[in-house]
Amino acid sequence: MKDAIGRHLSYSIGKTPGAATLRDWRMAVSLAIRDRMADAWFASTRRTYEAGAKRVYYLSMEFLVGRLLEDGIVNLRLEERVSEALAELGQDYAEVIADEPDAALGNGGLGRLAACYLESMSTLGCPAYGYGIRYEHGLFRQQIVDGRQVERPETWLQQPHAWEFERPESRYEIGFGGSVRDGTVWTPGESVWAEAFDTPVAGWNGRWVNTLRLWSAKPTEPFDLDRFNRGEYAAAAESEALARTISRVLYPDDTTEQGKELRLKQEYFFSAASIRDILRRFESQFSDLRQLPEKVAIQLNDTHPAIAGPELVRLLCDEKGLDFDEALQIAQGTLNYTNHTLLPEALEHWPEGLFGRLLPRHLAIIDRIDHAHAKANPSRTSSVRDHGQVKMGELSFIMANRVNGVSALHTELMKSTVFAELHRLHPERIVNQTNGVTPRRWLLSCNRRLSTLIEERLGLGWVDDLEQLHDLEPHLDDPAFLDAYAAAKTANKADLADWMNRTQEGLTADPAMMFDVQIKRIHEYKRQHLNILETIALWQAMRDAPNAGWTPRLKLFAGKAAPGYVFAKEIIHLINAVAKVVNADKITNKMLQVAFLPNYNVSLAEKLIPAADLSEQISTAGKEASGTGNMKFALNGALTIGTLDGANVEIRDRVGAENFFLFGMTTDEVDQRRAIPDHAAKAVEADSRLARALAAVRDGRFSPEDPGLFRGIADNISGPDYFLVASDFSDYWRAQREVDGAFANAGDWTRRAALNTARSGWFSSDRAIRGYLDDIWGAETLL
Ligand code: DL6
Repeated sequence: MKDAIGRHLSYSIGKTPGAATLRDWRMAVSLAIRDRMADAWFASTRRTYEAGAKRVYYLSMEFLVGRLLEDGIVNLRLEERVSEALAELGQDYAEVIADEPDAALGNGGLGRLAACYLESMSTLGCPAYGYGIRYEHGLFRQQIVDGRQVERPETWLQQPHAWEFERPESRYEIGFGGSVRDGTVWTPGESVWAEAFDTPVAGWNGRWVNTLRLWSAKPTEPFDLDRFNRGEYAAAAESEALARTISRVLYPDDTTEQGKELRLKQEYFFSAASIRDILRRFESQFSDLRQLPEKVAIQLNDTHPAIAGPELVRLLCDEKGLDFDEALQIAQGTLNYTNHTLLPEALEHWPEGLFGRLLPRHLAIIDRIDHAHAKANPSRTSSVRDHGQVKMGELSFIMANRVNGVSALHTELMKSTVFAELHRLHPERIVNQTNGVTPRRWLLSCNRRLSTLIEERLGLGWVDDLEQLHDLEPHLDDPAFLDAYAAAKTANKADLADWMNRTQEGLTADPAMMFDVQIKRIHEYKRQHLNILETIALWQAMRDAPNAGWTPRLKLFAGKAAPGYVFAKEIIHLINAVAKVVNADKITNKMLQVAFLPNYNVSLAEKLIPAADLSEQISTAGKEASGTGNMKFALNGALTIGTLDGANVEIRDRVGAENFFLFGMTTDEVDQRRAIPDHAAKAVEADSRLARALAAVRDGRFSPEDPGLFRGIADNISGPDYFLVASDFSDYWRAQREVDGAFANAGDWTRRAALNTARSGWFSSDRAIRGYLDDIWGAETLL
């Protein structure tokens, strides 16, 4: 290992040890690890060809992979060798790992799920490719300036990316716009190349390695030297600029027309390139396109790649000469669709004008698909085109062999709400696959203390068979085990507290406090404002009776708000404003501290989750499709305070109701409550704590220099309150006091935390992928 690192430092990076920077060392180690994936990578491809096996293609606009070096080292079981080698070379292992920028090619749950699933597919030996976009700028970097979120560009590709291989020979010309002649001959008005960059994804033990193939946009027209020589510098680089724009940023602001167009271009760009690549690979091995559903399963990760359906039909008809009905049948047998949200504002639809301008041939194909479907299902009343919009959920459903939800509750809601009619017509099509998380990253590697303890008791079999964690239960009768479990948590908390106290102004985190953590995108349905309101009420109660024996708490928040989501940004501002006042209060600040940690990303989650005592999963019932953070917390021994929403329901069933703090309305009660006029005002009237906390927000207690600053938040909660913060407040307060009481009994708390770990094995992404293999893809693993 030492030689391999040294060789890469000299011959790949071109530095001597004396001149090498931390980044140089990190690059050299990464290349040495990547080398060790190569043979298994080639072997995995060879075996797939030899077996004539079905391949799975996971199409996703987002792959939130985070850092890759530690993942690679852990999965190849090379930790000791790498850390020894680095020590001999005078380098610190932890520093080298921490030097890697997060690959933030995703917004949140959907993108992180895609990353966990790729890793699990490799662990199980399922022949698979992930297909996505190689964004030059991932999710923005969040800074907090005067309590407010400020977005800065993320620049992970400003330095070389150690993990990828550029494949200039794997490129496809992707067209947009133009016209259609004779009904089928599409001549695009402009085009770009989609060029492939491959990253190997190694599974546990490095036995199988799949590929994440990300597309980068390149110009089809060379740089125009004549124009340049005439002094028209910008015009000379026009085609280059157009191309670069397509893969430049993750999620362009799509509130403008141009933003919408760019987003649709991105979706078509990567879907079209992926479909062509899939067909090319298929045809290199098989000759009959009717075999496609037998040899290929394509998973559409939400509707973002939905255009892949019409594109496949187009290629089969217009380029391969199949008739439309046959092409449609083949496409429908090959494609599957995962729905990740039922929030109306997140269900994709495109204005017909824009769609037809950019993809004229596809719009005609969509109409044909829709007519064919209506003809076969005469009782259908809805259609893909509706009120001048093209509805991508509807299209994805019609084009899919299987459609899945991401938790049991969400799947049932899909059937009864957004997809009710299509479900009636195709009752076999919707299936559930509750999400999962990879135990390699989310326990073994992020929580060394706990995973070492588990290894001492159970060995390492649980790492790829997470249900083995059940075997911890008998150890819970051993006081030495519980002491060690508690010691691991305390040490994780101490590390986090040290780091926070060094980096967060005004914060005094003490590991003896309960670490109460809410980390996720900032959104009204996730209800960070319910949490901060309860924080305010708690602070007021503590000030009223400072000696009432309060359980000391540190309330931790982190998460990014979409740049255009004003209310979410106000919530961030309020949390920071409350933190400033509360942390400075000498009466209460030994009992209550509040922090908003900036720039939430995968690496920060890896720091926070192992140190959490309490996991906040408090969305309005019916709104969180699943959640995956909730699973990571439970696995790492945090108890959940939560509503009956998404996968919380299944977590509670598995860890035991007595080890979960339930509060709030159910989905049915939510609907009933909304129907009550002035429901929020009534809730405020009925709860004096809530009224007092809201008054403090409204009257400028946290914004003395601008008293009206947070009035909008208070007015929303006591007025329309669509997400029922006010109506759930009293029960949330009750559950939080139950948490206080439980935490005060340290021994019992540890036991309940350990039960959460022992009973969370089902939430492994390996289990989820097995479910997809059996119920959706009909594919085999080759290990
Ligand atoms: O399925 C992954 C993840 C769920 O765990 C979250 O509950 C859900 O909110 C998230 N959905 C999205 C929405 N995306 N779109 N469109 O990210 O998916």
